Amino acid sequence: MNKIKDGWFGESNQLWPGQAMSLQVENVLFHEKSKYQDVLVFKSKTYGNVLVLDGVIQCTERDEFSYQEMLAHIPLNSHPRPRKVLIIGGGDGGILREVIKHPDVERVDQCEIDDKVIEVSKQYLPKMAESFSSPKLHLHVGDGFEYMKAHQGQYDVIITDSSDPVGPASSLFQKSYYELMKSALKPDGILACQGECLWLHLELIKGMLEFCRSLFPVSDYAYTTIPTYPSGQIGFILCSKNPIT
Ligand code: SPM
Repeated sequence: MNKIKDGWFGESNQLWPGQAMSLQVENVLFHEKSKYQDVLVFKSKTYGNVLVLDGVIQCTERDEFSYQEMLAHIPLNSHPRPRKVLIIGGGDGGILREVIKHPDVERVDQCEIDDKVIEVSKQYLPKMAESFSSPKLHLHVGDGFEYMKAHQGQYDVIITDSSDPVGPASSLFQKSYYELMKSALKPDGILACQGECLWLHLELIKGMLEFCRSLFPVSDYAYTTIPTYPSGQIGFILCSKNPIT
């Protein structure tokens, strides 16, 4: 997957037809196909190191905080005492870094399917990956669905940090996945998931909120701005099992 031409990385994709974010490339640091996806890391001229999966920007060192802080701290600060947290995906470690900052968190289970993403993030995105050494972390390399089926009713907060709804991540945007998260949460648990962009995926977001509202007493959409995601905006689906959250 060669998306670099004349020293520029261009992010064209069927999910955002007719538009493409470009970043000027200083040099390619890593490029390999893992068991699941094409993994690219390059050093950009103005956004630091950039992680790209299957041709789509996942994070840059300059603006990643805007996404990771919001996806982690909205659910954690909405829960009265989030002691046990599950992260699905999030192989770059940025969500984990934020979750570990919360003083009430005693244990974090993280389930990431692609160990190559963890490996390259430790090497090329060290500030994002710094909490992989935390004693609170229990890291599992494997499928999030299977993991949650085996860990029912255990979590105060579940955070899904996924790529976009094509290929391996598409099942993470469906009702059956939200039903599974619901059953893996404790009775007053809260979940937060990557929830896509209002400018590009309004129908998907409307459909997701509709099924979420049939499953949870509280469901809503939050968002942040971030220059290196398409249209500069990305959202989060938030659901609570506690009606008075
Ligand atoms: N920890 C950072 C991982 C990022 N996960 C979300 C990536 C989304 C990338 N595409 C955004 C497209 C918005 N429609």
